[in-house]
Amino acid sequence: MSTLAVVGAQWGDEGKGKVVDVLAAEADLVARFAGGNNAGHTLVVGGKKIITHLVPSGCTYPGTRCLLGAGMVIDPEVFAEEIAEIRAHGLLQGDELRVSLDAHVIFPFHRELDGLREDASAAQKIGTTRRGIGPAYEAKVGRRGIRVRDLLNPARLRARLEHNKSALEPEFARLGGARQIDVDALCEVAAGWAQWLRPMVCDASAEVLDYVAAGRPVLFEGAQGALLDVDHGTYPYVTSSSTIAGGVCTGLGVGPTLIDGVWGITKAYTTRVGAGPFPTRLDGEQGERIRAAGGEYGATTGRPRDCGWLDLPALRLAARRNGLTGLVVTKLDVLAELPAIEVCTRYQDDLDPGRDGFDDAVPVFEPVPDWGDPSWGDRVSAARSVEDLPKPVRAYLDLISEHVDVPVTMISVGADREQTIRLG
Ligand code: 2SA
Ligand code: GDP
Ligand code: MG
Repeated sequence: MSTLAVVGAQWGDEGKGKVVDVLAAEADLVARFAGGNNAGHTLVVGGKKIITHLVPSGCTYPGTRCLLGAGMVIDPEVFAEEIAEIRAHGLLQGDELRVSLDAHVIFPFHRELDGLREDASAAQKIGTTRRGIGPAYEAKVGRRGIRVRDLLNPARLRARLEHNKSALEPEFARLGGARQIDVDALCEVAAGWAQWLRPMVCDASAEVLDYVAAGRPVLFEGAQGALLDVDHGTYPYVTSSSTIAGGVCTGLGVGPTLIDGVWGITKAYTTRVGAGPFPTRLDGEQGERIRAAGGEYGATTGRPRDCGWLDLPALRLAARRNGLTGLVVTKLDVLAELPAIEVCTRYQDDLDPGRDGFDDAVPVFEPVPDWGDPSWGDRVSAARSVEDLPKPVRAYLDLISEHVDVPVTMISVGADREQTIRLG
């Protein structure tokens, strides 16, 4: 397979970073197509942890090109810090990084607006990461966004900033922020960003097409998950980008015929951070137990993630809207530690999430038979082939695959790169 998209099949944090890191051993280019530094992708290599936010998760392989696509929103301050941190690990020492000229830029006023809006009304709170993602995408579709290419053109940048100043200052005043957007100061700061970004900028679409034409393997790295997609997720409790596989095309400027396969990543259970429907959420002790076992805290904000059993109707929806060709099940070791588990196989009253939405979804849980052996945690973490897994664990994987109608192509049994079982 020469190109493969890796996307989240739930509400994010499924382990995309780990999976991309494993698969990138065989890729020459890893391209992000959506989102920004709201993402937190964790890579664990030989016990060493790296969390990427903007930099694609191919960054642990010297020489592997890491591309940030037009569909992304980039905060240059965060990007600079992240590059410095990754370089401190001895990585990104060459010219691996490339940034699309058409990616949009997050300015400090986007971050501030995100926070003010979140604090303004409990009823309208989305539970965003407060990184300015929504305001930057809003500027983009409102046709006043500032792109990386605008940073390289001082006159155009100034005009765009003036436009944003007149559009946003009234909202700042309304929200009590009284923020004046200082165009002169921002032009100066942005000139500094332009200087160090200039050697990285490119036509990202051409970059991808060149790799594909040369027969070089390419990975498309998704951020967040299908149920946070702005069109197909639990709207309005979504992020502001196209997180599904379709986003590869719009976010990188390539056609759908270029994508050879799409793998959806799912945890063996479900988590969500932020507001919005989560039918299989477990309150109280049960949810806390999963959170503790799985270390379920936001990789960007540190927020505790809500936890619950695997939601098969939601996963099936994600599989269909992404056209998944493979399913990667992660954190099986965490589930194996629990004494008994359940799975949601359908919603009450035959509610169909695609047609009816998630607001009224009441899960029907079924116990997973023969689960619960104190020795399983260690056994599953140490497994390196499916045969090493206890029989009920294998049966659980079969159940998932049958319900979702997609083959399981990879299993993750621990955070480390080595704790991986390849099936496809
Ligand atoms: P935003 O900031 O505008 O994109 O937030 C809108 C919704 O999208 C959710 N969202 C996320 N959900 C899970 N993980 C994300 N990344 C971080 C992580 C989250 C963190 O890797 O753990 O550290 O808190 C992520 N990014 C956005 C968000 O919670 C809102 O529901
Ligand atoms: P992403 O946003 O999809 O890349 O996922 P995050 O990095 O936000 O969250 C996934 C978390 O689970 C990280 O802390 C990973 O190190 C960890 N992780 C990934 N796969 C596994 C696994 O199979 N088992 C365990 N125990 N942890 C895992
Ligand atoms: Mg994450």
